[in-house]
Amino acid sequence: MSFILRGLLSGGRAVYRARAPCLHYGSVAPDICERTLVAVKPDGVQRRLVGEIIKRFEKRGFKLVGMKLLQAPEGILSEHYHDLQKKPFYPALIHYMASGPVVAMVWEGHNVVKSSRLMVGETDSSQAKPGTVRGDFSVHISRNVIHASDSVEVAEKEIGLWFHRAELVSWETNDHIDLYQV
Ligand code: IDP
Ligand code: MG
Repeated sequence: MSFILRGLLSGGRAVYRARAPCLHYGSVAPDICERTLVAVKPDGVQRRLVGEIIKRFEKRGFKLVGMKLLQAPEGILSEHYHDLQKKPFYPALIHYMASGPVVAMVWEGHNVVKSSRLMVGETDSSQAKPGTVRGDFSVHISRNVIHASDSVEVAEKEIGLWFHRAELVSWETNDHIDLYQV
């Protein structure tokens, strides 16, 4: 088992990064230990899409290692969307994200960051392909149902922002051999 947990100081606040704290199955295979943050946004929770979204990630073969329903604090939202602060839609975005509970999840597996983005679809729902979450359940960019981290580095930061270390669970799936050769 390989745990590399680093406490970083960011803006005077401790941010813990969870890098690949996953179990190894015989050989060292860090690429199957990739993790990403997925969040069902308030519109998705209101529309009772949580189960549908979890089902897609489970069926794909990813492993759920963290999950919680929360009313997102403004501090988390402003840090999460820090890069969009100057955008004209930023105030509406924060208002939307604080309008009801969010279901935040951490999913683990091979190439999970990129695969999740493909499963989620284009940011602008009107461009999202059928079969993606946004392409199936959303018609407008301002209510696009779901968030997924867009790179491994961003995923590490976002997981540290939304989850405490103790909220993430490393566990062994019984179907591992059906999903991976390693
Ligand atoms: P992403 O969620 O696909 O990664 P980002 O560009 O990171 O897309 O934008 C974050 C979120 O900000 C989007 O998911 C969406 O909720 C919101 N957003 C982005 N662009 C617009 C816009 O032009 N109008 C309204 N909301 C937007
Ligand atoms: Mg983004």
